[in-house]
Amino acid sequence: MKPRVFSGIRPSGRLHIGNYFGAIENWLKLQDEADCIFAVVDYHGMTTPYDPKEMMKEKYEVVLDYLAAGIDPKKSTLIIQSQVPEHTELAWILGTITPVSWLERVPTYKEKVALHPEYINLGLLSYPVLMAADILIYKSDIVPVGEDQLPHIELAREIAGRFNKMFGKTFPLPKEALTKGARIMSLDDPTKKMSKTGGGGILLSDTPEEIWKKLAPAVTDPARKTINDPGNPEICNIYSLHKIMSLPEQIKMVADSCRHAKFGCLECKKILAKNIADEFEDFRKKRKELEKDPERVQKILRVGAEKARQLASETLAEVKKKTGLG
Ligand code: AQP
Repeated sequence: MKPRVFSGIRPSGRLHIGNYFGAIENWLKLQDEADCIFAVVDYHGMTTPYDPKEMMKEKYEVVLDYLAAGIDPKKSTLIIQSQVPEHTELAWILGTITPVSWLERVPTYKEKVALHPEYINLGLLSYPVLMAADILIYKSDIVPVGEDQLPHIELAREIAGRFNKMFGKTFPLPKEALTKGARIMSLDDPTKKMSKTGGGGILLSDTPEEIWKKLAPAVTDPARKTINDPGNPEICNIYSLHKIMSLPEQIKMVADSCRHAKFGCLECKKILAKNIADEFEDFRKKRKELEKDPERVQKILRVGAEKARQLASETLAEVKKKTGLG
């Protein structure tokens, strides 16, 4: 049997290169060797401030991004989380065996509380329980995510382990799959991760002009004040992106040119901008095509929800039986 894979992204905006190199790159690899379910996790999107009208639009945008990036509905199942209600039903059951202290220590909870002190809600605290349910409802073995999600995967494992101990072996203990670009930093503030809501990101759908507009003012080595100062590529966010996006000889050349002040940061960024624009040229074309065919996209989601509900209802029936509900 093929391993089962689950992963999802919040519909909080179009996808950026952090989402791509942190998660989607692995989704594309895994869809050839595993049984994959990829979701737009709209219930998770409700835990931070959002606009309902925007959310409707964003869900669709994220699905377009998935498809244009190469997620193939013939190989993978694509769903909108709220169209498979078994996720939330299982989340309630898992919530009853999850100590609150496990949730309070989750770093992303603390970060979101600091970011939106006016929006601290139960959903935000129990986010990792719903994420555990998203993963476990399909008995997933592998969860391809960016590095920031590791504490959530660890919790999903702990919750699965606790359930198995209390009610008998039911769930595999899911493992994360990380890419080499597991954490891409913000262009505006390289101490923070690139994010949909926090900004500092290049979108997969950005045109070459838009990419350049964002890259030109991006933060580099702060100690390098003029073109004649030698820079330190190891502390430069642009160099980190070169390491992911550029050819080995280009990476060597930009590092050398920076260290020996052979060129300025703008020249270095121009090479990167071109590489990003080229990498996502097909994406942009494919996305434009998909935008013209909303019915096709709706059909993919309908078929995905049906298939996912079939699998999810089997797990839920088993769980209900074991926990005295069935
Ligand atoms: N900067 C990043 N570098 C590497 N991976 C990243 N991911 C997100 N940002 C980076 C990975 O993308 C997947 C989707 O994440 P999400 O939308 O569910 O939540 P997020 O991690 O909070 O993503 P954003 O873009 O930062 O959204 P907002 O602004 O809404 O919070 C995950 O696998 C994540 O690791």
